[in-house]
Amino acid sequence: MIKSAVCELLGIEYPVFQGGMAWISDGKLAAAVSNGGGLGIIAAGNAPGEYVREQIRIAKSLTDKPIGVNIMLLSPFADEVAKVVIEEKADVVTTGAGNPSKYIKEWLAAGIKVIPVVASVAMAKLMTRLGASALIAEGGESGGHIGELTTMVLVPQIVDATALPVIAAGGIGNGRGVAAAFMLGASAVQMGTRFLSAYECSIHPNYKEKILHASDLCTMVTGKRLGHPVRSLRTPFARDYFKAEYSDISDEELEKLGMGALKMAVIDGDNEKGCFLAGQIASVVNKEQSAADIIKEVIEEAEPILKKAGELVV
Ligand code: TUI
Repeated sequence: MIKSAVCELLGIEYPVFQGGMAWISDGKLAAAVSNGGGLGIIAAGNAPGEYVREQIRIAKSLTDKPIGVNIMLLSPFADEVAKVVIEEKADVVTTGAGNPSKYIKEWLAAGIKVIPVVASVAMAKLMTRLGASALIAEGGESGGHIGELTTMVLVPQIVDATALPVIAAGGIGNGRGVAAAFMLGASAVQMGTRFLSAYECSIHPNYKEKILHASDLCTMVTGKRLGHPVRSLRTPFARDYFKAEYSDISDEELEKLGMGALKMAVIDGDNEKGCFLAGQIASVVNKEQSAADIIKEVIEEAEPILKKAGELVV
């Protein structure tokens, strides 16, 4: 058993969050994770408020445990999703890809636990001052939109900069990663890529197959030219996009190239035109399991590692 401040704060059994992955983390996956004792998180991504409302209702019909919603702050629908989470009584809101300052007061007043993703110490300090409930420190090993720093470097600095519990994310996919996160001072972990192999994760079979066969050097980062670096699997789309970034095409044309690519990966499993977001830890994901078994397995792997760590000190 690993108990931490985050379990107490949220009333969950295991200190494991499932990351909010756009187009992927729906009410069904989130409910499976929460029923497995972790925190399931619905991703709003670029979807309208009504989609998020529907997914919260689906999750709540499948579990009585706490459910989170991740709001992607670059979304044109961020303002309406910010209202929906209050109306539908989400237990937890996590935010990503920006600064959620203007929403925090209202969410806290509604009794929602607010847990922003921070990618810098300055952001961690600001969120602490504004009353956040905890912080997610996400390093650049993660899939999707990433910050500059690695998990190894970011987590201990965030832990030292705040009195709030810190959830480590980015590059964590098994018990070793979970144990390491605790050693860095984290009170919980968030995993995204590992949950792509869950039975309850409804991505296209081509996506799952790619994750199950991924190797250590299988991801790359694109999007730096437009200021939104994104980690994905090294596929024909990612290579073409990368080349285009260093060509003389306009920013508008480049932006068009990326449109719809996430959906083409998740829904259509399009091996050529899809953008398959994944973290660097994809290479350790090699079997399909239920979400509950994933949580149990990583915790059971971490326990003896953490116990043995004490023996190093003589
Ligand atoms: O947000 C993510 N991962 C994502 S979002 C996404 S969809 C997307 N759509 C268009 C462009 C880019 C992405 C796919 N994956 N992770 C959380 C995260 N947040 N990583 C980094 C940050 C972050 C970055 C800057 C958080 C705060 C921040 O603050 C900047 C500021 O305004 O001070």
